[in-house]
Amino acid sequence: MTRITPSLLLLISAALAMCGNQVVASSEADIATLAACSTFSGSLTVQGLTSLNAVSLPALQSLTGTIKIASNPHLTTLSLDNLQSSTGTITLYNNTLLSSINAPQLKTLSSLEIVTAPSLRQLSLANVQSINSFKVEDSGLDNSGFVPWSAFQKAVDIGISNNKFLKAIEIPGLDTVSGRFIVAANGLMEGKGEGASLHLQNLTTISNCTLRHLTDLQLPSLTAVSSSLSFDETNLQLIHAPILKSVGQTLSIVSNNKLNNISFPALTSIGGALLIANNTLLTSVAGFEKLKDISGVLNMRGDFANVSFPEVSSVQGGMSILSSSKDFDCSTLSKVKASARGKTVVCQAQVKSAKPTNSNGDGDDAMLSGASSLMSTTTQGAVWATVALLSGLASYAL
Ligand SMILES: *[C@@H]1O[C@H](CO)[C@@H](O)[C@H](O)[C@H]1NC(C)=O
Ligand SMILES: *[C@@H]1O[C@H](CO)[C@@H](O)[C@H](O)[C@H]1NC(C)=O
Ligand SMILES: *[C@@H]1O[C@H](CO)[C@@H](O)[C@H](O)[C@H]1NC(C)=O
Ligand SMILES: *[C@@H]1O[C@H](CO)[C@@H](O)[C@H](O)[C@H]1NC(C)=O
Ligand SMILES: *[C@@H]1O[C@H](CO)[C@@H](O)[C@H](O)[C@H]1NC(C)=O
Ligand SMILES: CC(=O)N[C@H]1CO[C@H](CO)[C@@H](O)[C@@H]1O
Repeated sequence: MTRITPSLLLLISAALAMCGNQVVASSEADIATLAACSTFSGSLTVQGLTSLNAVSLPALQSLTGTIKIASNPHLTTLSLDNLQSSTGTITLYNNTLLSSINAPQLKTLSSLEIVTAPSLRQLSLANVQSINSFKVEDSGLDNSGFVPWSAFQKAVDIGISNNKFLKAIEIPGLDTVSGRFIVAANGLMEGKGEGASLHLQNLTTISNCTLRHLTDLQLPSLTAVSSSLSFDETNLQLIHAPILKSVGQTLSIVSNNKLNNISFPALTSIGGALLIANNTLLTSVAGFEKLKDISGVLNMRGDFANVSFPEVSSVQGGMSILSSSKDFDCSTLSKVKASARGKTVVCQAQVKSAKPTNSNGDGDDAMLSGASSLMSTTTQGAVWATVALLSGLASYAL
């Protein structure tokens, strides 16, 4: 029988205690104290270590605590070779040379945030199907190798933004996102690129979704948006959600300068506002064939010649439709107008200020961008503030 000496016991228990500690590393040696931990329930912070090249936790199988690695200018590699489960959080901020994150065994991942990792080229999470919070922002990820989200099926929050080399985002197995989903400013090389494509073949339900700077979009399976859905500053010609039935709050389509067709053929209800504004080439809005109820305001600005909502029978929050076109005929919307409640019900053609703009300079512009951020709050008050700002509504009120 092996005799365990008291001093060895002390050593073991000291090592185990480390695995639950709060460790703020001021040198590589501090990180090495965790080398034997198979479970880590404490918090490890590795920040501002200028000579550090690599972080490795070779024995770690289960993370229940937090790991934060930030602002280490020479860090190139993070190795978590045996990590299988992380129910804690991993945050990697501002490690400008970090190029490789190795976690090949990872199956359960709760929260991972990577912000400002311009040298990061590949990160595979090939076995991660479900994630609470996933954010990758300002990374060097491109489409030459594995992208992290290839196996994702369910998520609470996903944010993919400011990844300038990323031209295509495909998450083929993603079925549900129950919190926020933001995809913005990917594939924009110093303002020159057009954006990124987004293909979500299996996505059926989503909560709060913000999509910006897209070049192509596929949402063939989407049936319900429980909160808001917004398309801003995309390069899409077509916004098409073939089987989407309902949007719980606001549907917003603003500043898409190539957009000429909006198609929501199955949509029957919008639980908040419908906002369509500043889409330069959009002259006809006829893609809401089945829309019946709009619980918020129906707010449209543009150079529309034709607008039709054949089935709309209830607009609870009022209506304000302003077109700069002289071909626009408000009498085609008389049924919609009759169904609109609220203090303000307005439809006008030849309103100069409704014309979409391509510049950022003048005062109308500032008001409109302010307005689109107001819209995201989705409160009735803010919506009306928007409407008033946009149109000097009082003067049109009937
Ligand atoms: C990023 O890291 C550098 C050092 O690598 C540091 O000087 C800078 O302040 C950090 N920036 C932020 C926003 O933390
Ligand atoms: C998408 O859903 C279909 C039908 O449920 C399924 O057969 C297919 O495997 C899913 N695709 C992926 C990539 O998970
Ligand atoms: C939806 O997301 C936007 C942008 O991230 C945020 O400002 C807004 O508060 C969210 N709304 C809800 C209801 O969560
Ligand atoms: C708009 O796109 C939908 C879906 O692709 C298509 O069915 C419809 O014909 C298009 N409308 C116009 C006016 O091009
Ligand atoms: C209108 O949209 C264009 C892009 O089409 C954009 O450049 C401009 O800033 C937008 N104006 C406002 C006020 O948002
Ligand atoms: C698709 C459609 O309805 N187009 C009409 C738009 O409005 C112009 C002018 O009123 C008509 O000529 C088009 O037929």
